[in-house]
Amino acid sequence: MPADGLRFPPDFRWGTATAAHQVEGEPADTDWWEWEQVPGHVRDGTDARRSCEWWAGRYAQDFDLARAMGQNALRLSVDWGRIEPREGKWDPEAFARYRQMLSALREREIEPMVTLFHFVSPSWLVEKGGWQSEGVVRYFERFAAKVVEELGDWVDLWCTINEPNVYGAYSYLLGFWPPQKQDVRQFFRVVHNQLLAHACAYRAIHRLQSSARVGLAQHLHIFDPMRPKSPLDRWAAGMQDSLFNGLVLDPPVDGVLRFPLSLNTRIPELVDSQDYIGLNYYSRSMVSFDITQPGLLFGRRSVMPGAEFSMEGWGETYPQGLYRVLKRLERCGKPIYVTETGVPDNDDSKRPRFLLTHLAAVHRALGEGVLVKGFYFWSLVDNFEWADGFSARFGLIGLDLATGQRTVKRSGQLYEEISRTGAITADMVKRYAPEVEDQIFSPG
Ligand code: IFM
Repeated sequence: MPADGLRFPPDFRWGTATAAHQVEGEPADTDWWEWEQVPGHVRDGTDARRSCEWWAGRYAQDFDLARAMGQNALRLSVDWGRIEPREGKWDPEAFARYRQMLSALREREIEPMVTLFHFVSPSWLVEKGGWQSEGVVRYFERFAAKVVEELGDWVDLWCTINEPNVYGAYSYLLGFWPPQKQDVRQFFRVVHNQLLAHACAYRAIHRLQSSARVGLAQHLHIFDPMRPKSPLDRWAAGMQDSLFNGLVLDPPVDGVLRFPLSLNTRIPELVDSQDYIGLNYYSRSMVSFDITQPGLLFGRRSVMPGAEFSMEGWGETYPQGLYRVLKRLERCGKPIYVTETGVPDNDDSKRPRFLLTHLAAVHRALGEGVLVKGFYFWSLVDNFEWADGFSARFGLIGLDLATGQRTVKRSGQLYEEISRTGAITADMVKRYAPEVEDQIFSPG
């Protein structure tokens, strides 16, 4: 073990990640707000009406806590439905409110990264066909340009779209989220449109702001063959990987969208359309070949026997996967931000070791020359976790939904120690998660 533990670069960004609909409260007129009010859609019957009350001003308290915890970066998103409540009509008050939030961050020396689309669409856009429609690309490009004109004095680190593959899969392939479609062609169309919209926004932002750094947040998942020696399991795992990861990972580099059966689409605007790579990483699945699953490319996903889980129904905790995906991204030759990683852990019993093991994975990649510039933990405060409502808590700070009271969790205290010192020390590991000492200091 190095004498001073695992030390991170002095200019490393220590942050947390959030999204507008999940933290703001007082939701705008959007697809999610409409959908979540239907009984049965959200697991615990909650909705985003109040959440962390950022729209009502409580962002200031959370930013104070973030600052007190030594964070120097925060990823947040703007809500398209607030800013453009009707097609082509901008709301100056919404911009004013976002300006207040962003200047509150700057006052606290916290650098904002602003995401432009994080799963939630204005209702007028949905009426026009949403992300399946051809028009969406121009609407998004116009929206992105307007946001940069209005907020560009406070922000130059932009994330166009959050997790196009997750949005496409959950909303158009698996039918979990609005508009609850289960149609593989619509899935491909939506992913195509999101990537094209990203590329057009990328170019528009650069036309408007010379200092802009623009990327998107890619959700990468590990797919390993259940029986590593089985060629069929290996093939099936590879197919899952290309369908979920490959579909979004390569296009902003070489401009080619690779659909199954070699039905490729070339999108010239996409070539070299990211200044950094945003990586969201959470978990892995084991894949077995299953002849009865042609719709899922013959891959049955399950979990590694004996693996660690945070909560029932959520994926395996697999820190080595973060190291593996970082190594995979190295070949893109761009700086990388871990734009999200985190764990649903309602009693905060596992989050401290999750933080330590995942940061150790980042440190290992850094030690091998991977250009990781920052780490945004999901999330700052417990918030509205989509169809799981408040039944899955991801925050470093606990939220009492009834009173709005905040309490920094043990994991939050640990993150503070790490962010302030820029290191993971042996003493921290001993105090917070001695059971992972070997994993942290002798990885492999
Ligand atoms: O809460 C989500 C976030 O909106 C997108 N990435 C995964 C998080 C945890 O599920």
